[in-house]
Order: sequence, then C-alpha cells, then structure tokens
Amino acid sequence: MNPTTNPSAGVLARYGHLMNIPAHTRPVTLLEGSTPLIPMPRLADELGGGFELYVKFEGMNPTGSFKDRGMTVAISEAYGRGAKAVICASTGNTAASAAAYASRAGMRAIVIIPEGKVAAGKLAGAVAYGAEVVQIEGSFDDALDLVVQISEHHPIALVNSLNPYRLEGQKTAAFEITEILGEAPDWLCLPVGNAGNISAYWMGFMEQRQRSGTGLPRVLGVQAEGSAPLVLGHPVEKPETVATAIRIGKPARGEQALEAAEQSNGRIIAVSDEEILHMQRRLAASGVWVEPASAAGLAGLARQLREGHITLDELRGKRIAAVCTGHGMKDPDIIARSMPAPQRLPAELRALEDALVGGR
Ligand code: AN7
Repeated sequence: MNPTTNPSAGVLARYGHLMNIPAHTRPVTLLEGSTPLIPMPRLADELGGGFELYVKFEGMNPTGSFKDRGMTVAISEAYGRGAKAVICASTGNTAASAAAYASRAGMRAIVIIPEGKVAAGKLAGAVAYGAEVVQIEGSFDDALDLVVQISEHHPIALVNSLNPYRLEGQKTAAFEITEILGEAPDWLCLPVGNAGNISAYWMGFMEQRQRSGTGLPRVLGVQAEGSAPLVLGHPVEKPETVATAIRIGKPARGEQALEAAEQSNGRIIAVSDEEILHMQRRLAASGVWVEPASAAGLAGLARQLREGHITLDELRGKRIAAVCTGHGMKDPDIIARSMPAPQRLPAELRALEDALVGGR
C-alpha cells in the first residue's frame, strides 16, 4: 500500500516528503497520526447552531496526545545521527511521548517535570516506557531553562518543541484536517501552552496553501486564565490552572503563536478553569473524553460566542475544527474528584430493579 495514503502508516511515512528534515533521519514510529476528525453536531447546536463543528481527537495517538506526531520526527532525527539520549521538560504529555519513542529506539530518555501537578496517567506512562523521571522544585518554565542548558553542554538531544523537527511532525495534523474537509476549516480552535502546536498548525496550513491553493483558517488560541502570558503580554511567574498540561508561564514559541493569531486574523484569549471543566463535560456528553487542557479551545469558542466577539451570523455555513490534544484517560483524578461514589447495592435483581426502574 502506498504509505502516503495508508492511514495506518506513521506521519514520517505519509508526510516525510513534505518535511524539512535531514537525510540522516531514521524512522522511529508507533504509527502515530491519522487521528479521527469527529463531527460534533449536537455540541454545535448547543453553541447556537448553523455551523459545522469537528473535533480533531489527538488523544487517539499512541501515547494519548498530539505530542507523538512531533516526537516521532524529533526522535528519528536524533536516532539517525547516533544520539544516545534525549531530554525534555514536560507538564506530562511530552514526557510520556519522548519516553515511548526513545525506548523504541533504544535511547535513554530523561524527563524533567515541575513540582506539583503532573497528571497520574502521564507520569505513569513516562515510567512505564522506561524514562528517568526527575521532578524539580520549580515550574515547567524553570525545567525548560535547565534542559536547554543541559542539551547545550552534553550530548543529549533536546526534544521539547524548541526542536524544529517537533513542529515538522506536528504540522501534519493541519494536512490531515484539510484532506478530510477538502479545504482548510474557517476557524481552528486549540489550547496554547508552550505554543509549539499552534505554531506548527499555522506552518502546516501555510504550506498546504502554497502547495495546493487551499485557504487558511482563522486561529483561536486559548490559554487558561491563571497561565495566560500571551494574553497578559508578560510572563507569569507562578502559573496555575486545573489544566496542568498548559500550566506554562513563559511559552518558548510565544512570539510565533502571536504571529499565527495575527496573520490569520484570529486571536489568543484566556478562559477560566470552570469554563474548561464545563466544556470537558460537554465534550464527554458527546462521547469524547479529553483531558482538561484539551477542552480549552472549545471553551474559548463558547466564550467568544457568548461575548459576541464571534457571532452566529458570521459562522453560518462555516466549518470549525477544534483540536482536542490529549485523552481524558491521562488525567482521571480530575473526574474522580468531582464524582460521587457509585451507589452500592446487594447483588440482587430486585434491588437493581428497585433502584434503576422503580421496581417490577
Ligand atoms: C494536552 O507535555 O507542554 O502549546 O510538556 O499536553 O504546543 O505547548 C504539553 C502541552 C495542549 C499545549 N494540550 O501545547 C508538555 C506540554 C495538551 C498538552 C498543550 C499541551 P503547546
């Protein structure tokens, strides 16, 4: 089967010819990418209707987040030039992804995580894949500063999204969306943390336009209110949010993210933790369980509609793609915390019928 059309090939096999990568790159893949673009008609109606809404469910990647698209390329490049070790700072998903791809290549993976909240499923993933995990007494931003320095002074490859090959891989999601829709969507909504992903999407849509004359989406990048440096216009010393994936106060690709928003005639906004969790529940009510950060993009759209910054009139007949970056299963605690304990009953038919359908 032709790898460019085989949906079970990885992103290097499908799109490597469209990537700016060195010849020494040697594919290390878990057959990432080709994630579903799921129509969300009911949620679209709840938001006011008249437009088409799709979720690009990146939680369906091998380690449960969009990071795999970029990680396969970053690790393949490092592996191809003989690197023996990789390092990253991470709020969790990058750690799990780096660990998986590095161990597949027989390389050492070192991941530095911030003090406090890294979701249980992400940490467990990093450990399961065999990473060396170090927690520092500091933030993600501190961790990123440190790993950049380590990679400059030691033969250890940096695989955060400062690594350009990460973006080369992540831009493929824009290609997939455009292929499925036959055009670029009118709006793209997505969460913004370190701002690698929004930069990669914009690069992907721009390249796709050059190549095939497709259009460009307007980009709505969404941060959490407690971690919104790009909205505030300055770094945030102590970022806080329930969406721990995007608990980042000094985005490495912040400038590029602001450019993407401006060039696309879009914007970067912030939403509250409450709005994020509310949208997480609404998505789950349509069968798509994402981690809190991944609901931020749509929470942002809902808020723009509510406040009239985007109107239903201007959305009529338009298509919106929302990127849901990671799977809900990575962060079960957030649901468990607000969940009532399950009702306990004797293992008897009568008891169940009484409780569930008002008796016989
Ligand atoms: C689910 O794993 O930064 O704006 O270290 O895990 O490209 O940083 C994760 C980021 C969105 C933000 N959604 O993407 C990390 C990390 C989820 C994420 C983002 C992240 P960027």
